Amino acid sequence: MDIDTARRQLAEIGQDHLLAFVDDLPPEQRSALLTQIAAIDLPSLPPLIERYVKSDGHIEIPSDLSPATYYPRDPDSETRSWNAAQYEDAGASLIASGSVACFTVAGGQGSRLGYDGPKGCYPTGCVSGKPLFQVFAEGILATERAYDCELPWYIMTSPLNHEATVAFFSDNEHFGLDAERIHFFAQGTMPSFDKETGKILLAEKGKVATNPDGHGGAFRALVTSGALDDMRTRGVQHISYWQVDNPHVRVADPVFLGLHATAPDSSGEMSSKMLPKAEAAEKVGVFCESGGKTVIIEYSDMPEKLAKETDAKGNLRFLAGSIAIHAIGVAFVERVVNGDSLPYHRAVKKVPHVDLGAGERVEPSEPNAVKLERFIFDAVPLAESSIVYETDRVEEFAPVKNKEGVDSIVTSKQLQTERAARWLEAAGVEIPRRSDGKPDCVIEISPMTALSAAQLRRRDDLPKAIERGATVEL
Ligand code: UD2
Repeated sequence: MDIDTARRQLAEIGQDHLLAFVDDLPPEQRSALLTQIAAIDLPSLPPLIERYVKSDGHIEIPSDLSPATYYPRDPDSETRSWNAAQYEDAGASLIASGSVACFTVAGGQGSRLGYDGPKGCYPTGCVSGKPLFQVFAEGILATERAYDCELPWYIMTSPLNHEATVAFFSDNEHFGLDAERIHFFAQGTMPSFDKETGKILLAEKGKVATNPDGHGGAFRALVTSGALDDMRTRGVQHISYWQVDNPHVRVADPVFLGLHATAPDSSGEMSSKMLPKAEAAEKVGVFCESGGKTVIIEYSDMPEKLAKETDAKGNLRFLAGSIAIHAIGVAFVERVVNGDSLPYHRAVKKVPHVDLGAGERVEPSEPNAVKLERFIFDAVPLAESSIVYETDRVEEFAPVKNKEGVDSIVTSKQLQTERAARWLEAAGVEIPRRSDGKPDCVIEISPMTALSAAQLRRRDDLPKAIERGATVEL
């Protein structure tokens, strides 16, 4: 894009201040700025600014909202009985035949964790200190061995952490995986806007301030990066999706994939795992139904009154919390991208920028900017029929999100030990427990040792007991 075209197009949408300092820039910076501007879908911005920046982008909560139904974890449950073995077989066949790919979204900025690097590099193993990426890599390797199959892995980064992520894998020899089967791609970005004026901020005199476009950007990025074509070439039909922050995820769960692909009430387009919420205020999206479709209402949008509603037994009525684990059909990704219908969500944040008058950098002390993001789970109601499957908190959700408190490395490590203790006890190994029932030891089970309690039970090299106070890595 040449400078006159850029100036004209920007002026048409009231954003030509982005070129305020262009005459001061050395040629390379000037051309980098023009390239950056050319990559922005300028005509799409004015309505977005009106809706999400100048007003609060309020999300209308449907009036017919009811709790979503789900497949209970216990297949013999009174509420709904179903044939888990049948779905496990179906899912196992999909995995074994190479029809499944793994997909991790790892483009977030991880600012809450206060970690200065890609979150997947964060040391998480409660004994080994293994980084999250290694835990997933070992899960994939162990699954490939268990099913004698290939499980390609797609990792979505952002322009902010792409290079560091790729370098981390190559420095660690891809944790034993075949590098040819790992596909990294960066998600898209959106400009960051001044919260009062709707003007796009300049991060530097020659650089537009941008932010990753949310994990909902994954749909488009899968297509534009060529990842979706790569999946098709490999014969992949379904994607096992998870977030980078959860070391307890099952990278390819046969029961879940079987339900997603073959249950009569699933269109095989987008399915989800759920956990009963720990409390009304837990920070997870909530599975609901509206207009005959499954929808996920993010915790921040869920009216408090509804979130707190209880049934006759005193249980939360809107109980099903989303832990951001999905199965997604490859064909569905294309449908969503071509429809391009995911909404944006606004987040008001502090964004450092260049002051247009003095040209000096401003480090705001208060949130000054609006970032726009798309959420992957807004695609759920676009599926013809989407199923939800209940899982267990200790088994599958030990996220590392915050520096301390809930969902921190401390709680994640406790959950890792608790899960390991449960699996060992189920295999007949004695575990020392304190009076409050918590294990009085620290245990980490590598995915290479076992991917589930059932797999661990089949091993013949387990200790008889774990000593009180011991730190054990199996
Ligand atoms: C997410 C869900 C929440 C619940 C919870 C479970 C959202 C908005 N909310 O909350 O409902 O399911 O997870 O753990 O997702 N990411 C990208 N690119 C981006 C932004 C995020 O790849 O532009 C990734 C990020 O690296 C992380 C994941 O998405 O793996 C979650 O993002 P988050 O930390 O913003 O979401 P969180 O934990 O508040």
